[in-house]
Amino acid sequence: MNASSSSETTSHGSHRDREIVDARVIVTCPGRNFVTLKIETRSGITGLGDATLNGRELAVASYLQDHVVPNLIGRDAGRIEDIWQFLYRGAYWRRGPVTMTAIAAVDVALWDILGKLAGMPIYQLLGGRSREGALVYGHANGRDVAEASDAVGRFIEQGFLAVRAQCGVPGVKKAYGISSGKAYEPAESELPLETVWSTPQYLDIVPQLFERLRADHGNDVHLLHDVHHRLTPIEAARLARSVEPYRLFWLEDATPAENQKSFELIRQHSTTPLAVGEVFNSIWDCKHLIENQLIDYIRTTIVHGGGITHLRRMADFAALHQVRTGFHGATDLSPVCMGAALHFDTWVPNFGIQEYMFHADETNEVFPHDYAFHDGRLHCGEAPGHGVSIDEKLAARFPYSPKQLPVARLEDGTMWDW
Ligand code: EZ4
Ligand code: CO
Repeated sequence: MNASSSSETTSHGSHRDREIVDARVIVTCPGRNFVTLKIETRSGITGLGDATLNGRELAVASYLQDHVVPNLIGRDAGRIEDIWQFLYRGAYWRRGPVTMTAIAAVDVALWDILGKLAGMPIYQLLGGRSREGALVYGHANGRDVAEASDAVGRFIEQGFLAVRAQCGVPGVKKAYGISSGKAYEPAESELPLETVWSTPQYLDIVPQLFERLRADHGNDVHLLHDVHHRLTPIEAARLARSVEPYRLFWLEDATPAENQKSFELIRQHSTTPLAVGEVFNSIWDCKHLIENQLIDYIRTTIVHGGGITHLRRMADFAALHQVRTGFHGATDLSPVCMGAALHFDTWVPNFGIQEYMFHADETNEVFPHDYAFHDGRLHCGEAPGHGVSIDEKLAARFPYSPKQLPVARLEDGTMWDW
């Protein structure tokens, strides 16, 4: 028994017109791997959802193909909340990145369909525009402090108002976030690249980097930094305190947050704003952090956090505690996720900032979209839905290519956080 058996009719067609008749998983590698879910209704309206989980793509593809799609056929595409609850509660096994990414793909595809049915962009369905554009930050990096400072300068020249800065660490061969010329892409080998990590060198170089950036570029530009989980809580507290004079917009993932209480230690020692959550997948992962005001920005974005339906709950909860959004936006999140995220950013009252890395040209060709960058902000389009489509013929020319993220070890071989 499902919703499509109702005979109720609306001005946008009957529930029968909205019946889901097809759902397909599309795996493609235009520059990097992406998993996309395409849902189609009886009246021929289609919606797209991103389902990409970097380095574990096929697990989500199978979760969708083998376990979710059979449950979608015959359902009313307009019942977004009920389908979300069905997939979350109904699976019995809750949460986790694979499950929540799969649910997000369905949810975003259904919001896309709803927008097309209503003839409205998603931001309008959510409650309308709260701002003219989403402040974004770009990714500057360099092998040393001087190179990183030059890279920040180039972002400022391009109109960026906020820039994340990472630099090489003396003695560390392949530090996180550092490219050698071409665009930064960490998932570059079939099996993980093994890198070596040195915390003492890192703790020394980062304050030097930001001292130089303020000297070279002044105080107007927003500066951000990503620790990428590699410090212990007391080391993170030391770093947060040592960069205080340079007024960071945020310090990201200063220590792993499985134990949310560990952020209390950082807070006791520093007023540097903290961001966390790109690896979270539900409101429960950030509940303690938010209600105890241990962070300032929540990073979880649409694709890994159960879609628009769940992110809206997280953002509302965060707003009660003056925590703002700062969505993850690396290249492993497809333009479909970025499109949906920008509609959310345009609406959400407690918006902070949006991460923005440039996708490869092939990626942009496979996923045509109507969002655009100008004056330091990304602007979502006015097309109904999220405004991102897929060229399936072109996508088929880029077959899946297995790639995993690197791992890190301490100098003595101990496994560490990459
Ligand atoms: O390493 O998305 O803030 N951005 C990041 C990213 C993550 C990748 C992992 O797939 O930390 O660059
Ligand atoms: Co990050």
